[in-house]
Amino acid sequence: PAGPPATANVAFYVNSPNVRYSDSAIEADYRYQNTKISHDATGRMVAEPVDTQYQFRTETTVPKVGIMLVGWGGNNGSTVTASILANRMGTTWHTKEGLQKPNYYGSVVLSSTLKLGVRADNGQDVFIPFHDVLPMIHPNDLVIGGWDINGANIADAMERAQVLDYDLQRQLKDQLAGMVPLPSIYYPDYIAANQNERANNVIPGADKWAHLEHIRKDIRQFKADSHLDKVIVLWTANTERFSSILPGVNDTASNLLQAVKDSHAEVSPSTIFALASIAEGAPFINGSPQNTFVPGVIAYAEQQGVYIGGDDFKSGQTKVKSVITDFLVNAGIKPLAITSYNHLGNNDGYNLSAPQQFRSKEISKSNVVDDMVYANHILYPRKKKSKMASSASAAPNGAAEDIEHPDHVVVIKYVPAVGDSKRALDEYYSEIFMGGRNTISLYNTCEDSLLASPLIIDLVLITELMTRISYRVVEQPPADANGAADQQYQPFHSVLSVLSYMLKAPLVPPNTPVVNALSKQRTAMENIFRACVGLAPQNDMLLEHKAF
Ligand code: NAI
Ligand code: DG6
Repeated sequence: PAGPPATANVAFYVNSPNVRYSDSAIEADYRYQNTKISHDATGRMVAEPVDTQYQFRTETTVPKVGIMLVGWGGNNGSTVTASILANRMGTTWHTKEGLQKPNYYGSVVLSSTLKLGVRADNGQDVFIPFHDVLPMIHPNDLVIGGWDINGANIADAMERAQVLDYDLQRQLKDQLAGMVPLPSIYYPDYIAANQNERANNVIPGADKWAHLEHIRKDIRQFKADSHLDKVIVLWTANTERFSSILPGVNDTASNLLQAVKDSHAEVSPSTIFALASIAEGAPFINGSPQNTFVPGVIAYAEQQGVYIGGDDFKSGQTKVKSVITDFLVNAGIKPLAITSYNHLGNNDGYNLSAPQQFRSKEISKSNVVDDMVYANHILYPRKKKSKMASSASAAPNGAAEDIEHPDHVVVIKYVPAVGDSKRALDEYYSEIFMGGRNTISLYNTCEDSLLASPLIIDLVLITELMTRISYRVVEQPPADANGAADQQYQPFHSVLSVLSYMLKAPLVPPNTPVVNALSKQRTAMENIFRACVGLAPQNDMLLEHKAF
């Protein structure tokens, strides 16, 4: 096969008439197969295979990207910055275990692989780095900046965080000392009162519109100063309280913008950052649990065609929970109670020791098993009959239905002595065969920020990639490369649900299903990117190894 132009930026190429390469893009024809369910006159279910023909277009030129972290001087912000710097410079450091090299462990994009296919000669699986499935930016090339209500430079912030080994801190200190967070927006009512002493780097005044303009200017300045093609803004600042959803205030884009002009009390700092980013065409990701994305923000992102993603990094306990619950429910075992405690002693834990901020986190940690419970009406019967036959699942979000649910309790305590080393204890109490009971207990200890930092990297890399992918639906498979030229390529919905793997309470486009099961979230990412190069979805049938 002739293959793509020598200048094409691809790690491999697909030899198929359905995939076309140029110097700057990959175009792929893709048949998406689904199954639509209806009922016949007797009430029996009818399953109908449905094909939709898509075309995907991926720009392959990798841009120069900057990330701006809100809460840059926090544990996550300083850890991810220092770690990227160490990776970029190849800094090694001594620990009691020996010489340590920097890495990107914990990043799906940088440190995991996906199965591309099987070898033509012997049928063995072939794996490639996830990063190579499509051209992606590398974290070492990111320009990093941001804001913090605390003025400590990133070297001091790293020292305060007590996350990275001293010998590494020592070597990075000089470079990080030159990185100083921009002043930020501080509305004391939104975060715990105990954070007040930290707020020594704030944008003055109480005019929220002026604050929004200020942040917009910061983004433009950062972009211009570093000669960037794109900026992505990510909230890794303190967990805020929820904003009240008020008709006429934050329910539509225009009402929300007016509410900012009116400096309405229910407009949070994180919402102002989201609006400013969207106004500047910069994708915005929310790594904390609060409802930054009030309806007016989502509407504004849709209007402006800018990507947003959230909420709340899914670093440890919740990730494991989505795996274990998925396993239990899919094994036909019925979780009756899921009880999760954790304690930690970093500034995040200090902030979460206030009731309203804890409540935000409790909400984001609590919905994670809902879709798994909903998917199994044998274990969790509907209390009210749905329109569908009793043997089938109905609406994806099941909003109108009353469904039996396991007890689910989330407790977080602040224990200063353990610092960033979070302890998470979980108990899964389930009903098994013939009324038996099964208890699984887990105890997990880990530096929280070393789990969250690679998630920040993945969120940024995948969001940036998504800004280069567009698609169109065609009625018939195109006859040739110019087929369906009358339809325009378009971006995905502004709410990037493809980021769900990294987020505890995935934000999805309005009225679409939330998927929490971790393996499904990963498979979705993988298969969407495979579709962009015209490859069939990953499946584990291995039919070629099952034939006589
Ligand atoms: P942290 O408390 O160390 O850092 C937060 C930083 O935000 C602080 O430096 C603070 O001064 C700053 N800040 C507060 N309000 C601000 C504002 N309006 N503008 C700019 N800066 C502001 O917290 P950490 O551990 O870095 O976590 C950050 C966020 O990520 C928290 O909301 C936490 O709940 C969330 N998160 C953390 C996870 C982890 O594993 N570390 C996992 C899931 C979520
Ligand atoms: C205590 O729960 C602090 C939180 O910020 C968590 O560490 C964070 O939300 C991570 O939660 P999880 O459930 O993903 O480990």
